Amino acid sequence: MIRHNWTKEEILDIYNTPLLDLVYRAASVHREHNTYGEVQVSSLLSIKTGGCSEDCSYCPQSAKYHTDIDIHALVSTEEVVTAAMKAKEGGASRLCMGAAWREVRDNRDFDRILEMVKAVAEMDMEVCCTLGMINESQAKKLADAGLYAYNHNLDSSEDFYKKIISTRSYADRLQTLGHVRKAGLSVCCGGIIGMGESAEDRASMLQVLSAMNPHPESVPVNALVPVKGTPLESNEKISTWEMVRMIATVRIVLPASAVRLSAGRTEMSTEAQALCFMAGANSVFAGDKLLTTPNPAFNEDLEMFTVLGLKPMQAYSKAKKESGIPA
Ligand code: SAM
Ligand code: DTB
Ligand code: SF4
Repeated sequence: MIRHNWTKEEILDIYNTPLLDLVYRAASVHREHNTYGEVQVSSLLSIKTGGCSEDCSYCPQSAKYHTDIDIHALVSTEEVVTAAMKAKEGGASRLCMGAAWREVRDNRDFDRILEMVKAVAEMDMEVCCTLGMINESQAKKLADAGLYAYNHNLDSSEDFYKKIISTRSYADRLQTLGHVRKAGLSVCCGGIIGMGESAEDRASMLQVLSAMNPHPESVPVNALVPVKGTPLESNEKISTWEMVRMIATVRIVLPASAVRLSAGRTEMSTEAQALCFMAGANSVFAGDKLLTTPNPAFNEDLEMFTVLGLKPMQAYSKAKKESGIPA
């Protein structure tokens, strides 16, 4: 039932299925593989903002572009713990800490991050980091500190990747993902739609994700947030239908992964999001800020969950997992 040999053509055919058939099929796959009605809620915190040496065309945090963001060095562990408490109160089971780095270096900042990971893990929350490229020993140190998941996106197809980023390669991305998997961490890997890529590019990225064995445990689907000052500032907003198609296709190809309706939700109506949940989305980023751009506040999402009959998932902590006690 879980396949690792999907072809790009098969995936593209699914993507192009008449919309309601596609949603029906994805919804059926979702109910077969997952606890329908539960939504995994993650909260994001930018622990180091801006000044990044990479040139990702979509990103407001690249030092190459002039954007209006609040640049800051690594925050304190106290700030992280406060944010984690707020996230937990808001119904989040996971805190994801993001840093605008090309890669992690073995220095005092990394030691402080290990301390932050320990502190949040002790709060019985799942901890996720997205810090750019990491090597094998850094992945192991993060795992030992209690990290639950590592986010590292492929963003698009290998071909399209070259058009949006010149400072690193797709192979670099895959290498870090290998280190994350080898360290026993949960893999969070997805992409962005609305950068000017084709449906073929989207299918191609999903082919790469589906060939991974095991599949990534979470797959964020971001709609591009066009930020003034970045090369993609004038890109047109992605249509609801394309978002729904993408979510449904991810659900069918990666049946048991958490599919996260990620950036772009402030531009989506509750009705549009409802279709995405119907089509198999079962995770969101919650809290009024993503990394540098706005996101619906916790209470807005809780209201939406009530309307749709969804409920936030409890943290599935390692201790509970190991002891076999359901979370
Ligand atoms: N620097 C690290 C890296 O690139 O892996 C971690 C942080 S980076 C901001 C995390 C992810 O955010 C990117 O891989 C990209 O998928 C997403 N992202 C960044 N800017 C975005 C935007 N304007 N719209 C949608 N997604 C975006
Ligand atoms: C992911 O796939 N999306 C999140 C998280 N992983 C780190 C980031 C979205 C960033 C959107 C633009 C911003 O707020 O800076
Ligand atoms: Fe840097 Fe990550 Fe933004 Fe790329 S996406 S510019 S690596 S912070």
